[in-house]
Amino acid sequence: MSKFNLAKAKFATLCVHGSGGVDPQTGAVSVPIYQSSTFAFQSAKHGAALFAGEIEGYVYTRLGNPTQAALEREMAFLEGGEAALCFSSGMAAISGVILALCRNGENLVSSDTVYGGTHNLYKESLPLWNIGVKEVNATELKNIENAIDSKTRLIFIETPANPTLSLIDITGCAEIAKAHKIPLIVDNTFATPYLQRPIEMGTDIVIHSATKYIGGHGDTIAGIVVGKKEFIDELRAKILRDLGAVISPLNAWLLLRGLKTLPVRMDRHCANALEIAKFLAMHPKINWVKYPGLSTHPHHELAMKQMKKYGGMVTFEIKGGRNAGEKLMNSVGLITLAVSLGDCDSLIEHPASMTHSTYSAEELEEVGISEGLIRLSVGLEDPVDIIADLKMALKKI
Ligand code: LCS
Repeated sequence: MSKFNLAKAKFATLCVHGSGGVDPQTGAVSVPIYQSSTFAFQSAKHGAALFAGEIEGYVYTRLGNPTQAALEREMAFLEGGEAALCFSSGMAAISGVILALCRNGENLVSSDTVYGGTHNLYKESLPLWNIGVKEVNATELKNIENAIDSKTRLIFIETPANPTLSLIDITGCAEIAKAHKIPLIVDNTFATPYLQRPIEMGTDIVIHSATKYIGGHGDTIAGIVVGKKEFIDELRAKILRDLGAVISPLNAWLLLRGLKTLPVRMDRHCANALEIAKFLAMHPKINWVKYPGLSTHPHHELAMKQMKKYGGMVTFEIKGGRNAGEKLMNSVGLITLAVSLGDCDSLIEHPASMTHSTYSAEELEEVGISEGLIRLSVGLEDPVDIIADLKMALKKI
């Protein structure tokens, strides 16, 4: 790949080659798993220079590792950012970025519909550091604007949101962030860089739970942050070094492998999800279906503006509330009753009692997570079989 300018390559090409291509030393086509905790110095002076930051090189895997570096290079390419940093989980990435930017007495403004773990970080852990969080309905940009005060250090949004699939105007948020000279952080987990490129829309920092579509096979927990090199260097030197939530080389390699097929998988996730959303929308036992690709979705126009396609997640409300939902989830055979998302396998869950049980009853109501709301992560099976499974399970209600 040495004569090919990767910086100008198309997305699918970057997914395959963005990690650096064939290893010039060994000819390895797949990035090797550098399963080594430490790296030998050439001399005492060399070691000291590495520690002093006078030269670049590997020292110790908590601070950097060639397999992690390949993943970071590729994710930075794919998101259109300057640099990236891997973490041991999406939550480590989110908490790491917040702790890097907010101090005692400061606050952040966030969209109110976020992964339940993020909400729990806001409610339970950040207050221990005296970091405040103002969660607002960010589908109305003025709510973000109104929440910002002189102590606000960042804006955090998740779009499409887990689990309601509501969308937030990324460009609009970026303008507000710029006007207040604070960074905008977008959790791009549900969309992936294939479907949505927040940095091109003015976002400063993109975060992923790479556990989901980046890995894509339900076998790895990981997180990734993409942003300006200066910020990423600081994040590595402070948060990763001191808090230590480092990704393992094996997990970094699993994500590199996942990325090679990201566009192919996402195309299929999207096509399957649209078919399933259409099927559910017509079903008499379903109250409503939310899928950003349906014209009935309240933010469909925004979806067309800021997303390439509409993702693999479908959320719906079943008639008969929690009881009917439990019956459905207990009755599916092909679809697996489990949290997480973005896997090859279709997964179904009940946010109010599972992923979003960290929300109080009032909070659930406020963000529109009802007792009958079911979240489906549409997998890569044949859609005919997924629909047959849903049909069979819905018959039992
Ligand atoms: N951001 C989003 C949008 C997520 O959905 C999740 C996890 C995280 C961050 C945290 O990432 P993790 O630490 O798990 O890698 N979402 C999950 C879910 O909906 N079900 O199980 C986990």
